Amino acid sequence: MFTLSGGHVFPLYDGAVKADPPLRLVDVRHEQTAVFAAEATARLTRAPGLAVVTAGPGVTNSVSAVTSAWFNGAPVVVLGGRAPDYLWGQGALQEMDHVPLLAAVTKRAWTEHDKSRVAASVDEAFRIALTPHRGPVFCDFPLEAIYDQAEAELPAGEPPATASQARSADPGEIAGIAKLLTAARRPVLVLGSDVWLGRAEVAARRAAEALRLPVIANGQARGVLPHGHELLVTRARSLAFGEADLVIVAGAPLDFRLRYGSFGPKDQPAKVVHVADSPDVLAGHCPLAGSAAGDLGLFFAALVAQARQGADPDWLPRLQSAVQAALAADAPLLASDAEPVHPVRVYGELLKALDDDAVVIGDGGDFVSFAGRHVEPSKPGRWLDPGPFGCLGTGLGYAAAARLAHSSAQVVLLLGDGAAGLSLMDADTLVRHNLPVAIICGNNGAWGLEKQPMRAVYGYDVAADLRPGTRYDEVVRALGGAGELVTAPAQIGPALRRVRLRCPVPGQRHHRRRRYLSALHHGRLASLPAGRLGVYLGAICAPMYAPNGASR
Ligand SMILES: Cc1ncc(C[n+]2csc(CCOP(=O)(O)OP(=O)(O)O)c2C)c(N)n1
Ligand SMILES: [Mg+2]
Repeated sequence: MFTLSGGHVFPLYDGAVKADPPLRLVDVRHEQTAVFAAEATARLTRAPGLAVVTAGPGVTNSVSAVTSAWFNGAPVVVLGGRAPDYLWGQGALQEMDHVPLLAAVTKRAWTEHDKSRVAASVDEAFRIALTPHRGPVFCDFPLEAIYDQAEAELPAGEPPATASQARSADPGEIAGIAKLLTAARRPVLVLGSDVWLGRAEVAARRAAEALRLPVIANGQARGVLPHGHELLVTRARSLAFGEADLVIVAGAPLDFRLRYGSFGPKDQPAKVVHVADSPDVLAGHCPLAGSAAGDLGLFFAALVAQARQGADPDWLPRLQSAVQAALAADAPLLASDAEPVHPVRVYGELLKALDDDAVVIGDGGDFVSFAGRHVEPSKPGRWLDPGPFGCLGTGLGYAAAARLAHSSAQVVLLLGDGAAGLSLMDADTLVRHNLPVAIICGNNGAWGLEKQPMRAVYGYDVAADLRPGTRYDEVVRALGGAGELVTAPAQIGPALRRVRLRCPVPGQRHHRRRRYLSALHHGRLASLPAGRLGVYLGAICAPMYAPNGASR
């Protein structure tokens, strides 16, 4: 449970700490961090995330993060406090009806007024959140409904959307798509986050390999084909999208990231197929040559059984050459000695230090765009960007959740200096809860991704500068973490080694590691000798690179 305290929700805390086993409670410094952490929990573990927020401002502070979960199809349950019914209309503290506000960005939002139905409502919230197409659900409880007591039957805990309940897409539609694929000369398969969230990553990889399909991976599907896989052509997306004659998009919306569903040469547009986990998220804004809605794993299995490989023999090799050319073109920047530090050099150093199961999180503008290009994950579900809502401020919440979800993996947060301002206070949460993560802040003293476009349009910019050289590392140190400033390229590698990207756990003797993990799990780490265990908290190094586009 991610939360920030308020009297309206004390009974939920009381329930959490007295439960057997207790529910771990992580209290944060801003409600958006609580909900971002719940969202990241859902996106990383595919189990639902839970945030509890107090009435009024607790709920309103959570709205951007709930919206982010809405855009990302992340199964998140947000439980809210609410002013009491018996005083409603008389102006009780924080009295407001949250439901209309949340209704637009949740699968369902409602108030449970009946104390004997609170348990069933919570259960229902999780069920709705987890049913494809997944998303956030909000339920609030008037004060007296949760402070009072009631006897209630707990509903049988049948988790929704288990494999046996998976609903296959219409067989006729799948057969039609298989025909299109067999006839295609230049096919491309695009995999999106729902491939991961729908546990279809193995089936998707099998289908790509069996049919020799060039793959472009988006969001959390990045890593379904590991970094370096011969069919992974994400780095050749312009060529792939520009010349394809068939694009099959599975588990992602046909939004701005995918050219709104318009591919292929202008005079000969590609046929487009959209495959989604639910009919209500199938694209309606562009012509589709085929579509299918249902379990994505079953879809890929059926596709392999029915389609044949018919592509031009030179299609894949051309894309592979374009990938190789892009990678070769990266090399100089990855090793750049430019001062101020070029952001790509940071990734050059980081790539040498990352394990295959590292969780990499991006929160920022240009600094993170570079990361998206250069950090290609080896496993699915290990890359977290904000997704199509593009909300800055996800960073610290996502990082806290990643450390909890993957207790022995590297967790690296890539943070713009602008983005840092929206959540860095939650470094305090990492410290208090002993959640060691590495934060790399790309400090260019600017809202870089906005500064350059404003200049391009108007010839000048306003509201785009931050104070140059602000010591975000000292902010983290003041909050009890560790931090250092890096200003020269040669300092980056050694700084990353000092940060000990590798979580300290694997290096420990076995029994100590077990004790550490169990303590981490039960939130008792503070009682262990952190120094001896080598816990490194919230480390930050701040490479400098130039504003005004000099870093590009
Ligand atoms: C909550 C929110 N506010 C504003 C924006 C618009 N925005 C997108 S990128 C960006 C600049 C980010 O700056 P920084 O984190 O320093 O990264 P840089 O581009 O400088 O590398 C802004 C302001 C946004 N996406 N989200
Ligand atoms: Mg910046």
